[in-house]
Amino acid sequence: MSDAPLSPPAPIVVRREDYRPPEWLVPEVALDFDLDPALTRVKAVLAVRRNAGDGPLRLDGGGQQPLAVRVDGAKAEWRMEGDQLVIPLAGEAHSVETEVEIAPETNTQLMGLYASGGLLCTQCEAEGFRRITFFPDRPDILVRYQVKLTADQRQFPVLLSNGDRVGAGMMPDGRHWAEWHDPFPKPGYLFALVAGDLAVNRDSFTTMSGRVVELGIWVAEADLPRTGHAMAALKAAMAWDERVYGREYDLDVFNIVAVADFNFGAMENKGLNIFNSRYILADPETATDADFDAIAGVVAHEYFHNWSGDRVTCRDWFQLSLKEGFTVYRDQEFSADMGSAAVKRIEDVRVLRAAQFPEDAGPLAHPVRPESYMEIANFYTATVYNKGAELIRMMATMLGPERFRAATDLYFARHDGTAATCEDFVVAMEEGGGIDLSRFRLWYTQAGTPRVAASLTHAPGSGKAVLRLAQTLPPTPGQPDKQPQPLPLRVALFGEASGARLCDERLVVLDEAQAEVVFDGIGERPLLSINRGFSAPVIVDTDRSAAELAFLSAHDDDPFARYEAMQQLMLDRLVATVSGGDGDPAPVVAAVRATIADPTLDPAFVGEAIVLPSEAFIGDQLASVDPDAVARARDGLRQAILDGIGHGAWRALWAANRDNRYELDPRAKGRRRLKNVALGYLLADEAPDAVALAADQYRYADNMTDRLAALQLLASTRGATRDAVLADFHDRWADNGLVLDKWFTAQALSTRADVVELVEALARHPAFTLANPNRARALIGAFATNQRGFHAADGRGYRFVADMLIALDRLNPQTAARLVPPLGRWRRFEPGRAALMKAQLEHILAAPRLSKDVYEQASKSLG
Ligand code: 0A1
Ligand code: ZN
Repeated sequence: MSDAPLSPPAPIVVRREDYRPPEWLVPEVALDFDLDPALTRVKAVLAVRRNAGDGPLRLDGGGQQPLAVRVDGAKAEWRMEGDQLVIPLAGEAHSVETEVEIAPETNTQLMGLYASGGLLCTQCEAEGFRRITFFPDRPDILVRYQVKLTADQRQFPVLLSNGDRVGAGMMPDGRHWAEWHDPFPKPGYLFALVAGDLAVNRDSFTTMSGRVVELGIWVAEADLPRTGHAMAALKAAMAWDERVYGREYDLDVFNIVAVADFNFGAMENKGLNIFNSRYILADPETATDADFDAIAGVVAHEYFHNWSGDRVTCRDWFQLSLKEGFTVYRDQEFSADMGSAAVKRIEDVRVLRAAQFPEDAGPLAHPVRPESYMEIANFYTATVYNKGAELIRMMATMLGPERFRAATDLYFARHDGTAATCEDFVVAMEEGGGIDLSRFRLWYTQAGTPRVAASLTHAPGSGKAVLRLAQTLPPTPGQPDKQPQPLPLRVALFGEASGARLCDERLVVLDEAQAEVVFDGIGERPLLSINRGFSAPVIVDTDRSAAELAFLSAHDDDPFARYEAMQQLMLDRLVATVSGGDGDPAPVVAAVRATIADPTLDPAFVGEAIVLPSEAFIGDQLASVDPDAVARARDGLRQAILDGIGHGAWRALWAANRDNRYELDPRAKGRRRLKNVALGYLLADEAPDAVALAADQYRYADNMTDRLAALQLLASTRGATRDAVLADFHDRWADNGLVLDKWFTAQALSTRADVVELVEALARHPAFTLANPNRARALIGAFATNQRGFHAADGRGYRFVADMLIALDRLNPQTAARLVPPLGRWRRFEPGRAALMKAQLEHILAAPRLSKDVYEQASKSLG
């Protein structure tokens, strides 16, 4: 007899087409929390009103049993159907009271009410509110909240919730209470509470109509000195949203709380944002330039949700990109305005290509507005967020700034206080901006990354150049045939002889499968600059030669296109090498030399332009990836660039970009970036003087950017220097969790041949835990992106990740499910790796008590 567990029934599939308006509305709720980490009692009084149909009231639950149910003050009939509490109601409007007990300290999923580092806090998006109280937990039920919190005064001196605090007081038994009212109706997913011993960084912001808003960033007392950057970013974001979108903040208080245990980046709860502490806490010694930028971006993102998410929310979870795509676009533009717009665009495209293009090309591909899901948490993806932002960007590009602003004004005015759809947004763009987006809607329904073939011909003496464009959209799961989508391509031509721009930039909207675009008055041989600014999220295939790309990498006047020319030049060489073709590095070396030598260029731009494409991105260009061949090709080109430019020149570049004193302005950040890229090239062959230089940079750095850059590079080397700096870093930062995460990640990303063993050992380190999502991601999540260790030919990397994933799933399914996609890419690899990856997906699916989160991702990855 087999003792194999019976497999549970496959989870229910939720479909967009099944959306129905709610039968019951909840105009108001009063919540009463008696808070205690071991056992918290929650009383809820819901005012309910019939909206449609004649069914009973159905309240979602998260596994808890009601202790009491009363309707209009009297004991009432009720039943459980699965996790739902079903209450038959005779009239049109009632008061429904429920009571539950929950145990925050055993909540390892970190959804609902949970304990983190002595605090009690909540995470309710998407479906966590039901784990706190019985409630119609769907985003189109907008409710006014009255919340009373009671807790031990000494353990939890601070009690916060959404909206304004309307009362507070002591109880005779050492407990105290606070009451909060939120005047803005909101869905349950935007509810929040925090209780704990917190210190506050207070400031204020005067809005455009002259109202004073009290701002607070709440953290552990010791972390207060690290909150200044987040506060400055918050105030900048509030001013930016007034200036650029005309959006003013609407409550008298805006609070942010930082917590150490958090599944995502942060959460936009109305008036009480809760953040993963990594997106709040920073000072130069503990945070890198990238951390500072990410903090400003995430603080702005959550703040912008106050309008694009809270005031206008989503009708159902299929509309997630309505708030996320738009808000990512808004935060991208904010960050572009605060620093170098060119570098920000390069970084955003790099993220899109690293995270979203592979998603679109794999088994988990889905449209920006998905059609179905088993677990909605699996759809907080790069497609919904980042591709969604590209859709907004394309509409903004086609409309131009004034018409786009008129359209967003209309959108906010028309849908304020409601739960809206992506279709509502597109209609507002059409009516407010005066444009027909009928075909553009395909971007919301079709998955996959469009490919554009572009070729330019010029008959000498004719004065005419013809650009031929053809688009294709590959099949994706469930979508074998596609229609052409409108692609807004910014195009310009450059003269090879004169080096000048030969025409004004044109916005070509390719909305058919093929098109020809004619340029007149072209007197010399033109070179093509296309998809400037990455105006459309597509892959462009051109027939431009190495010489042409090198020319554009030195002359194109669009910084993104210039960067792109250099990257394409490198990529073509790398792909040629892997495929056994002409991988002559000479044109790349020459182009890198010219870029470094150009004094007009911003160092931050140079740093981005001369970085080699990642191994993962090189692999994405190949039909069947052999990670060893990719690594060899990239190492070879890196070495050729080091040798071609020369150790001395690289060292001079490193020295020229060194500053004596740390500053955080964009120029200083750019210089650090370029200096550390130079250090990376210097370490290509692990020459002893380069290792010594990196060790010195590590030792004498006055900031984390330089220290970590050196540590990361040394982590890939062998020898005593590496071991010494890693030990030093560990001892120096052993009591700072966020910095220790960097120590784990630096090692997880090492290119050393023995990285799998090193990472397996780190998983047994006393500071390693799967219970903290940041720590789990720092080691396991980072390792799963390591193209060498994860893809070790014997399959040990895959096995390690799969085993950790299964263990993590018992604690925290949402975080575990995010480890599936790297294994899900098996079809893209050579047969040996593909079989090993597939075997681990099967191993995961065979694990007992698998969550539906992991089940959905793993089964779709095999399917
Ligand atoms: N809405 C938040 C982050 C977030 C992501 C995933 C969630 O559940 C699966 C919940 C919240 C943001 O965009 O900042
Ligand atoms: Zn968001």
